Amino acid sequence: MEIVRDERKEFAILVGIDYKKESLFSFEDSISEVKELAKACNIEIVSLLTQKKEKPETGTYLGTGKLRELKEIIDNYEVDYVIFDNELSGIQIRNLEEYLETTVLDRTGLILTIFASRAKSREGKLQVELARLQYEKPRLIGLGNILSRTGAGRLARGQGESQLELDRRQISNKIHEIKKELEEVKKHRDLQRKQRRRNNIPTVSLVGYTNAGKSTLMNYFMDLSTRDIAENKAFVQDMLFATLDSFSKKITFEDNKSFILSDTVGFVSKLPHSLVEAFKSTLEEVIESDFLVYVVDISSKNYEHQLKVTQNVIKELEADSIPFIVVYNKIDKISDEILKERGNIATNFIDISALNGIGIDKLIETIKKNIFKDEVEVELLIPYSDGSVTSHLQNSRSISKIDYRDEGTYLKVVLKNSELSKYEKYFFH
Ligand SMILES: Nc1nc2c(ncn2[C@@H]2O[C@H](COP(=O)(O)OP(=O)(O)OP(=O)(O)O)[C@@H](O)[C@H]2O)c(=O)[nH]1
Ligand SMILES: [Mg+2]
Repeated sequence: MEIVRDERKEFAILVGIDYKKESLFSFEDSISEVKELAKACNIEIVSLLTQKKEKPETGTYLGTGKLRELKEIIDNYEVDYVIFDNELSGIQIRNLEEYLETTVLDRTGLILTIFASRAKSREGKLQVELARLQYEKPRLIGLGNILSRTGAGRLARGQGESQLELDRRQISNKIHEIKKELEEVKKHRDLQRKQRRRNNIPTVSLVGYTNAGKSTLMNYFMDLSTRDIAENKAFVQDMLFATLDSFSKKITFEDNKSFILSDTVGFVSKLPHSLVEAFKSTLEEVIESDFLVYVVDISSKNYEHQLKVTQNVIKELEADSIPFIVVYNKIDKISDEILKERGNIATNFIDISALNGIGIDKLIETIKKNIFKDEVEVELLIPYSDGSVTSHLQNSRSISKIDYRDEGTYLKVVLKNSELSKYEKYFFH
């Protein structure tokens, strides 16, 4: 077959073994997703080779017959990579590259490549580098040799950087260094979080599968906010892993109540453990949240699986005891019939459209109920001699009514239950 070559594009053969294990996420779904992952790396899949098999071969992943078939396809197509829809062991990669004389990438390698190209902040870059080194370490057996012999493509694992030639001990040292650097960044983050705690501002995080619409929802909330309208919006794109750096903004409602909303990195099936580990500090926003919003793309036929992946990662982060609501997003994209037929896997959910605002009122109500639940609205009468108390409340609390009377300032204000005793003497009866 003649392939029209695009300068920036690279080409690959995709290989997958159908184990028939996951009922919610079929083999075909997994294959389409890995195609999307390749697309995000600017790699086009020109041929697909699949095999039904109980379990892969330890040494070469594929059986001898399939391996020969694959080699023939490679010779015909002249591809840059062979991509496997799974995580391969170091031995498997070495054997496959030796036999196929082509760079072999697995699912994890692809995900890491996307992350590496998208990371912007110093922290993001460090986290990706850490994940990559952790992934490389057990796969380092003599790879430098093979890569130089096969004339590896642009995305040779480790992106052809000198890390590949480093031995494991050096990699361990590097991992140690990066972890130390990340600790420093984390200290700064912790400080910011403590500051927020001191100010009593509750935090909410948007979590969910990649491309579910978290950043779109974040932007919707930013538009609603009556204060701190930022010019910088979250980056929204119809692609996998548009967001890598978590992004937090203070959102203030009309009644003056505020909370911090965080947009976070999206999850994906078979997310490498090393990445979850590496991203833990970014995801600490999630761990320390008062409330979580699980964003699910209801228009995806795999939405149940995607919610499950989200729940699993949340569990891995030990954030599964945080109160949450499931929002089924992109409701504008599906018909009422489909909506009726959906399996009901979440008991507390809201249908929304982050694009046109359907259901957002209900979502706001739910968020408020959960994060401001230990608050109560009271009436106070503060003498003018205690003007500083009045101005403190005016600056920091939600005030629904204010009236300047002869005896002092009358305020209808929201207080935390724990603060009631402090203001008791001003209670208006
Ligand atoms: N029709 C429709 N499209 C939506 C809706 N919400 C988001 N989208 C689209 O879905 C795509 C992904 O949206 P993002 O907000 O970038 O998704 P995300 O969850 O932040 O994705 P990652 O950052 O990759 O994890 C974009 O093309 C959005 O315009 C919605 O309610 N309806
Ligand atoms: Mg995003």
